[in-house]
Amino acid sequence: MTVLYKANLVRGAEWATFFAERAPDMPFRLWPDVGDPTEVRYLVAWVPPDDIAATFPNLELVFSVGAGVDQFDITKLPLHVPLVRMLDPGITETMVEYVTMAVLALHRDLLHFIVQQKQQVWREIRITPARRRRVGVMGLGQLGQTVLERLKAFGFPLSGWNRSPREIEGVTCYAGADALPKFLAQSDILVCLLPLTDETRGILNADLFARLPRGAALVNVGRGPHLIEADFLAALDSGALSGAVLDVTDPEPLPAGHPFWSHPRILLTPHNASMTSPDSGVDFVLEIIARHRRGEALPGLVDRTRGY
Ligand code: NDP
Ligand code: OXD
Repeated sequence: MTVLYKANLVRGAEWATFFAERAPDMPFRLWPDVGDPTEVRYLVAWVPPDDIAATFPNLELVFSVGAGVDQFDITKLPLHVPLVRMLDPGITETMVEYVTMAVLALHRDLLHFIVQQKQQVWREIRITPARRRRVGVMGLGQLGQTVLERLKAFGFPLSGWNRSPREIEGVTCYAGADALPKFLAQSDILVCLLPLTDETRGILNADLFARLPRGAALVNVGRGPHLIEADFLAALDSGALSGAVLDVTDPEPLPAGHPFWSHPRILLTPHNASMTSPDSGVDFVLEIIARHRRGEALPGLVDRTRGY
């Protein structure tokens, strides 16, 4: 009944401590120390090992250690092995902090002030009231909804766009591809919190940027491949976009000399917007294992056809 963890090893050591406390009878191993592969029933991974099914023939459940699952090839998992993504309050709280920071940084012209400070320029910029800065969030799932709830406190007019219809008090919600242009036309700051799927890959492209109000700003906390780099850089050059906060890139890490590193209109962070807390992550995994054993529904279960 071994649980095998394959992700950041420093945090893995914390997972091991919490597992030993909360499930002392359940062997917990850190990759690459897999022990007897036939004993591995549960795999918790960020980047999954190759050929999971053949390597671990008695696997019962696979967990993504994060909220996203695009790093898994679900088609390679046997049908009887569910893939479950992390539903962890630690991820949500840290994402709310990050998006709030990014939206406020763009709203309050931080990118300009960083440049001005480097040049020793003391020049004020007129403040735009929050009620005149419209914020739009793409993806109204667990993260997008909570982010919008918390952004309400600042007074931004808020809207959201999603695959299926949503109703969120105080947020104008749009659904489906047909509604995308209307949503974009009123997003002065656009936040991408979509999962990466065949439908959403490359969604942040020239056509989308052209539909935003001129000089809009972008926050990408989804995945790097959501963004078409050449279109994005052209939109920054032309002034269609005024700036961006990017937490995700393609590839990661970003190679030396990549234009994003030094672009004055880009604030870059190393895929660090949010992080699973080992404490609550262990609780979630144990809860799902218990539910699975009882044959109950699994929160966070990835839908194989939708891909998220
Ligand atoms: P959820 O699965 O809870 O939400 C995803 C939302 O996106 C759903 O509401 C879904 O719609 C919507 N969606 C999916 N496909 C489309 C589409 N084609 N068009 C419009 N809407 C669509 O995921 P989370 O909110 O937990 O996480 C979202 C993503 O955030 C993750 O997949 C990951 O990529 C990223 N992430 C990034 C992190 C970082 O550190 N940078 C950390 C954590 C997550 P519907 O309601 O119809 O299903
Ligand atoms: C996640 C991430 O998906 O950190 O949780 O990107």
